[in-house]
Amino acid sequence: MPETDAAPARTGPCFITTPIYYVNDRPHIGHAYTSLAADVLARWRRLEGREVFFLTGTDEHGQKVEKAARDAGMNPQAFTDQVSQHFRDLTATMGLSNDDFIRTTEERHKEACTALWDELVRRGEIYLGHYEGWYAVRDEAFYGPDELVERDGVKYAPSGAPVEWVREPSYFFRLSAWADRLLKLYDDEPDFILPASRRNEVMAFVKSGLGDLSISRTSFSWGVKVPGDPAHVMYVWLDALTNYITAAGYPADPEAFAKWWPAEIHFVGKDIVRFHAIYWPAFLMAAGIAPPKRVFAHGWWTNEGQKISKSLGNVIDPVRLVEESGLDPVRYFLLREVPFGQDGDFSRAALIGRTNGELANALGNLANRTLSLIQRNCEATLPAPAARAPGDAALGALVDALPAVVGAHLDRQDFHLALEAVMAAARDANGYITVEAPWALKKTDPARMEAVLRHLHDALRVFATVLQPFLPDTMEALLDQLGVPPEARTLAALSTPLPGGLTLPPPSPLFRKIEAAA
Ligand code: ME8
Repeated sequence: MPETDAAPARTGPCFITTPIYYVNDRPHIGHAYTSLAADVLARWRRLEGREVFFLTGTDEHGQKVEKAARDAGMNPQAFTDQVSQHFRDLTATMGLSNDDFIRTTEERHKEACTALWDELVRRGEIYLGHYEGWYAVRDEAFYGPDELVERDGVKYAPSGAPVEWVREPSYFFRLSAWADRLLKLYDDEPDFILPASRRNEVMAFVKSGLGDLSISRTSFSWGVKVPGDPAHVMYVWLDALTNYITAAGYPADPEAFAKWWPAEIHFVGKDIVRFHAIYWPAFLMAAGIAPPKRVFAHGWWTNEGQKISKSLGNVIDPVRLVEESGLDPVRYFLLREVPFGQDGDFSRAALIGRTNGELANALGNLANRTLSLIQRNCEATLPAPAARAPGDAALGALVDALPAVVGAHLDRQDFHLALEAVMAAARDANGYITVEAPWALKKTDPARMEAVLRHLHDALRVFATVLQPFLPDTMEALLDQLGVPPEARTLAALSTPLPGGLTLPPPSPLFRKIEAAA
């Protein structure tokens, strides 16, 4: 089981965030993925009894969004109102349990940006200069000439986005002065950036030298105005990153801010690790605010082996996917299939394989066999808690250890390992039922039959409890079928056995198998 010093304390509030998504386009599977990971951790923390603030939202300023609005023939505010709604709808589609949804066009956010800017000015961290260099609107990022490649007379950033030459007056943030303190942060907090491969990449970038960062633009106006100099709007990344502290209460509600900040974790994709792991902690430290505790940069999804892109026409729409396959199988598949942090390929065959093999067969059948036997052979009544015979010990030990094993994996965002651990235990439970054959014991040893079914019921209760964050709807159904009252569905409640004699409702299948041709 992974153990680290950085494992979060078991008590206290936790603040968990997703990126705020650009409203230049509709949500796709990549957005759903990041938000889902954050949702599972938020739900797990609640299950631990922690107070949780789970935030998502939309990034609505900047040149890219302004351009998308213009292309749609709309004014930017009307356009962002419309597209932001699609991201709000995504929270329902994916079953997200977010506590807030922030939009950067909200007044509270403009106040926070202004307060942060004023604080940076007060501390001498901002100066007025002139920017001249390359800018990629698609990434909303500045690039040095040595980072670019040229094809057919057009220069491209490493992300593949075309760049344009920008020359305008600009405010700068003294980023160059923060390199040593950033490196110290990465050294002092080895899990500040996960996974380790991303940490190495960020450290190498910082060690190669940091220039000062242009943090305002004058050639367009769709942004938060710089205090005292309204010809400038703030650089969209300074604006966007600030969302995390806006929502936590900065500067309007110092009590809330002290409660929620620093964030336990910012979930991001690997494309935006530089902004979160370099610029963001530098802005914060420069303003006298603690950096977040962790930035986790996950990998990139491809579709059946191909890069996902609008021009290839292979964008995966989460709404359609959930309609076709069901919400919980999609949630399960996305976090089970690919180690979090690595790139992964979306394949329909793999989704079907996981759903049918693991959810329907290993877990669903175990529940159905156990609960049907209790219905038929125990008059639908839960047998009393039973002592463990030698044959029950191995499964019992595995089940007892499972919540801590899952928790340790989730503390490091190893979602696939957490799920693998539950599935391994479910497979063991299937082996146990086959060996013990409780259906054959009714006539020969009814007391043993009851004990075996009770041990299986106890195991299922643990599986269902720890899987709630991943499979909220189906595990709610399973806990109903197991007769676990709503208040007894936390991790702490697992130490209190359910009383024998409960009447259990007739079981019904939890998962339907997906047909390959569907
Ligand atoms: O970058 N695979 O917003 P964005 C996995 N507004 N994840 C993917 C993905 C894919 N193929 N495509 C997108 C922005 N993502 C800024 C963020 S935060 C202060 C500002 C996910 O709409 C992944 O999380 O371009 C990535 O980082 C994010 O969507 C980018 O969303």
